[in-house]
Amino acid sequence: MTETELLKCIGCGAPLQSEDPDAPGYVPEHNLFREDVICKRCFRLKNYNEVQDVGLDSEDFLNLLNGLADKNGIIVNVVDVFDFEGSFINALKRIVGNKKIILAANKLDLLPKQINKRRVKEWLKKTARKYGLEADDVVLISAMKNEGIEELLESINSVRKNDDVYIVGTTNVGKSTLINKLIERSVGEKDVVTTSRFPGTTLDMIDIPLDETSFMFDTPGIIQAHQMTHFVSDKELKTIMPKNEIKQRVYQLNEDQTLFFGGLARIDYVSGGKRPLVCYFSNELNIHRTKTEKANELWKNQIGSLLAPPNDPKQFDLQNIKAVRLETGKEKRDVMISGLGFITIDKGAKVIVRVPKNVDVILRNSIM
Ligand SMILES: Nc1nc2c(ncn2[C@@H]2O[C@H](COP(=O)(O)OP(=O)(O)OP(=O)(O)O)[C@@H](O)[C@H]2O)c(=O)[nH]1
Ligand SMILES: [Mg+2]
Repeated sequence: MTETELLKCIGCGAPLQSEDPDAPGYVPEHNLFREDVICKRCFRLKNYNEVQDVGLDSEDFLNLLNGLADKNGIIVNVVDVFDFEGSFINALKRIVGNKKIILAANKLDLLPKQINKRRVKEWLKKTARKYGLEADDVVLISAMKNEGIEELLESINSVRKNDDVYIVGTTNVGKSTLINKLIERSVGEKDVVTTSRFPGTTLDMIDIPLDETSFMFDTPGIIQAHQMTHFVSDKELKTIMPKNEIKQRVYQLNEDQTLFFGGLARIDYVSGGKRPLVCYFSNELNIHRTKTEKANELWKNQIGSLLAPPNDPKQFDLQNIKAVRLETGKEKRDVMISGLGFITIDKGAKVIVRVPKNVDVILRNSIM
């Protein structure tokens, strides 16, 4: 192995190379041996918010993580509280083996302040269990706003003893943002690792020393094909990914009325009498109300204009939509559209949610 093969980009973890400008880890030869060098892709991400596609796919990312099962250490599984089902990894147990797991539910700052944190935790635990994952601890955090980090650190330290820590999760949940906050806390240096709103930012493992003998590892995110984020362009992602606290939007609906969320999803209110549907979506996402009988026509004719995003109707296949029938039953429920948002509806209502076939629609006891 030559010396250059040992160097890694501190931003994304890719091994540095100066042969192929389009491959991961490229730096011009004269920069290769500079201290703390970052690759061309990280440089562009950090400075221009521009992403270069380096042709890795979900298989490549999974393969990188597959070695984890044989290593010693504990797992911090970062999930997105706003998109928990979407950011949950079914195969996590298989990937990480028999390790202790802390569930760090990130982006708490996005949920409205009125949420019931205890219920959020309960729901996280319950859902994790449903997927066969028994978490040793659940901590609610906001990596961006520096909330809950102290509690997470305490949890990590009590669970890990002297073991290494692997930060794993779906792409874009905020693993690298969290790592940066942890680095900042220990050595004071800011934004060491590259973060971005684009899925697939971190390309390889990045190790950060915890003490003389153990490390914390940032890992590339696992790509989930059913996440809504894969149905929109980079620009549109900006619209649907909430950036700050979601403001509730209340619509008084009569039966046989429909709400469109951009042109990406819709909810038809079927029965339960006149009532409010309380919507929690990115504040920038346009919500449009119409009569259900007109909704099909409207979707077909207005997708990309009145009903946007998607801004390019060709990117969205209206033939590939599924209809999910739901009843709230005896309790107040949240109808969750994975990766997009949720609608709180009181007991005794029937609705139909229509979304792209791959997108999950889930009913949970309301956290509001
Ligand atoms: N609102 C909010 N946004 C966050 C938080 N943490 C991270 N983000 C944003 O989420 C996006 C993804 O963050 P990253 O840290 O790059 O996510 P990652 O999990 O490392 O992503 P990959 O490397 O692609 O797997 C960025 O736009 C972050 O600013 C948070 O606590 N709250
Ligand atoms: Mg990352």
